[in-house]
Amino acid sequence: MPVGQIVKAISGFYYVRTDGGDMLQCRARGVFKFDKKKLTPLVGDIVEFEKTGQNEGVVTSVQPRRNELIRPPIANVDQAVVVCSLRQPRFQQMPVDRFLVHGEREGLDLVIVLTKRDLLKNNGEIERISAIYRPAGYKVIATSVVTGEGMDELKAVLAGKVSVFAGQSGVGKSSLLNHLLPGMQLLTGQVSKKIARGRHTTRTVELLPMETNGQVADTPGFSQLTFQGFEPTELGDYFPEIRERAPECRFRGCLHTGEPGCAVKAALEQQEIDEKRYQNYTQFLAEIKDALARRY
Ligand SMILES: Nc1nc2c(ncn2[C@@H]2O[C@H](COP(=O)(O)OP(=O)(O)O)[C@@H](O)[C@H]2O)c(=O)[nH]1
Ligand SMILES: [Mg+2]
Ligand SMILES: [Zn+2]
Repeated sequence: MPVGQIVKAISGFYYVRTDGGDMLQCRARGVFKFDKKKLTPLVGDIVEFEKTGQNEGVVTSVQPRRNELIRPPIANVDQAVVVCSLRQPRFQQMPVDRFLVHGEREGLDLVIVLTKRDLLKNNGEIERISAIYRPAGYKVIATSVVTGEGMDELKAVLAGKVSVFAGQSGVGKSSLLNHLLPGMQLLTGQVSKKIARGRHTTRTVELLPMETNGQVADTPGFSQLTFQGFEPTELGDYFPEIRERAPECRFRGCLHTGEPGCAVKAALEQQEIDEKRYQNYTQFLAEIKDALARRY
């Protein structure tokens, strides 16, 4: 049976791109299940299909997923691009760390893209942010769609992968995608609030092909990322600079909040770990414990 990929889903129709590059409008047949759980096809799914007409078909099975994001609803993602602006609005670390933790949990490759480089006079802010994230192993790319700076580096990072763009409203996600996908003309910030709101509710996820063989998803952005379902002991795994040092802690299951012989606290005191990153770790830990306490 031929195999394709769902690249868009709208009200019960799945748009399947075939190996040959054709686009078929498909319905799904029957109930798909994995591990006894009912499953709805998602954008990003690799599926088997039958052709029923020139541009029409039926999805007959869904292949097992490598991963599955809930917001945006998309499967088989390789990478999340965490987008934040340097100015307008100015850089905020907390939402970035929140995105990174969720991305790490999903096993995604992660890259931080700083936008609106043209609004800065010097490199001070970029160096400050890079000094926080590069020691944790994250690539930081400063970009501007006005000057084109950083866009080649970003293209290189997106090549051959399925990437989603995460970031708060107004940081420049759609502008980046318009730059990467000329001819797409996604709506950017200039649209009126009213249109933007109306649009948001009808927005669907779509995987867009790039020249470099990669695919990007234009998504409404990740909002309200909570830590529901997290265990306190797993959080450290999602901070690479903590994960790396945790095996040296005296106690297994160390939460790095004052236990004796904690290697993470020691590294923090040596200023090998960024203080704000650690603060956000403890903040997220408190949120996790809080959510658990309210469950009982
Ligand atoms: N100066 C400057 N403005 C930008 C840049 N990228 C985006 N913007 C502006 O920032 C605003 C929000 O951009 P948009 O792409 O809609 O952000 P989104 O909400 O993350 O999709 C718009 O007014 C854009 O014109 C940039 O590189 N430089
Ligand atoms: Mg946008
Ligand atoms: Zn520890």
